[in-house]
Amino acid sequence: MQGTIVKSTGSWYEVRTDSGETVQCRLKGIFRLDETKDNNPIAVGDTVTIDREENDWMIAQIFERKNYIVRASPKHRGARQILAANLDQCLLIATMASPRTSTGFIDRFLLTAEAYHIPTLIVFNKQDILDQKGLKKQEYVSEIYRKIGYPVYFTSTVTGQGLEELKDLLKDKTTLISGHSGVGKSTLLNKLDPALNLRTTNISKLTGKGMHTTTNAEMHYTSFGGRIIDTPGIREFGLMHFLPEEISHYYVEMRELIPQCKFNNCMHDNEPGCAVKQAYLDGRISEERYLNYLTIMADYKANYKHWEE
Ligand SMILES: Nc1nc2c(ncn2[C@@H]2O[C@H](COP(=O)(O)OP(=O)(O)OP(=O)(O)O)[C@@H](O)[C@H]2O)c(=O)[nH]1
Ligand SMILES: [Mg+2]
Ligand SMILES: [Zn+2]
Repeated sequence: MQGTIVKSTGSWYEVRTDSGETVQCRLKGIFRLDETKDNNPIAVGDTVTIDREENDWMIAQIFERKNYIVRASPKHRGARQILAANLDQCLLIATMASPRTSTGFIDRFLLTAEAYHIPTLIVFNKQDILDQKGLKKQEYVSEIYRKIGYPVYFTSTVTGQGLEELKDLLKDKTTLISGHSGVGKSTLLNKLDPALNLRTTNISKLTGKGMHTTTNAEMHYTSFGGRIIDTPGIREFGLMHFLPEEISHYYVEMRELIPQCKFNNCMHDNEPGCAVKQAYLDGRISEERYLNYLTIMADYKANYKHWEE
């Protein structure tokens, strides 16, 4: 029988069969010997076949992935965790306040999604709590992303702003929902499809941050058509298994300029004849994006040797 992994707890996997039933499955030992650095051999969104063995359903075969997206494993340094597989798109939920999403975080996410060839939409949620100053800042930040081709939308689960439009964007697609804890991922999904009944929590009064209410990625089949994957709030995205000089290739507005740099291993920092830095100096690449790039590079260079071990 064939199905899709909708939830994984580490030892058990929930599989939705093609006939629409949900069954609990275990994994055959053979997969655990996999030599990859992934600490989860099977991820939400994987297509599998399952067999009945005595009293248990066992995952017998996993089909090749169309794509997947990873993060650095929060538990094992140097390991990556496949967050989800076989996606049509990612929806990055950001908020200007409560909690504040930095452009650095957005850039890391976009970079990761580009590296894995998954289109991303950006949604700024909690429109209802923004004052004039917040709205202005949001306009400025959204323009940075619109200019380089990312679609940006605005929502509020309190006023209902943007929710119908969002539903249309998700219809008949498989979408990974991501963003910091507390931005309202689960609340938004509940508004779009109340039958989902996902758990949500107020953000902490003490820290202004989310409480990490959602703890495992889980795929849901929505009543309006399409599948969504609610994920735990992410603090950091880990780009892995790329060379430092490859990073800029996943910065969409840098990509086309790279061939014009004087050195073909240019890191676009202080090298002479750098077309990317020139574009930044001329105002063709946004200051935020460029400075975030330098920070991401510095972090990356400090860590990637470790991953190679
Ligand atoms: N004012 C306002 N609050 C919102 C909005 N959307 C969500 N919230 C609130 O934000 C808090 C966090 O919402 P959740 O849906 O649990 O956030 P999450 O992104 O799923 O968080 P994790 O599961 O921890 O990753 C809750 O108190 C929601 O009621 C919004 O549009 N406006
Ligand atoms: Mg949640
Ligand atoms: Zn350069």
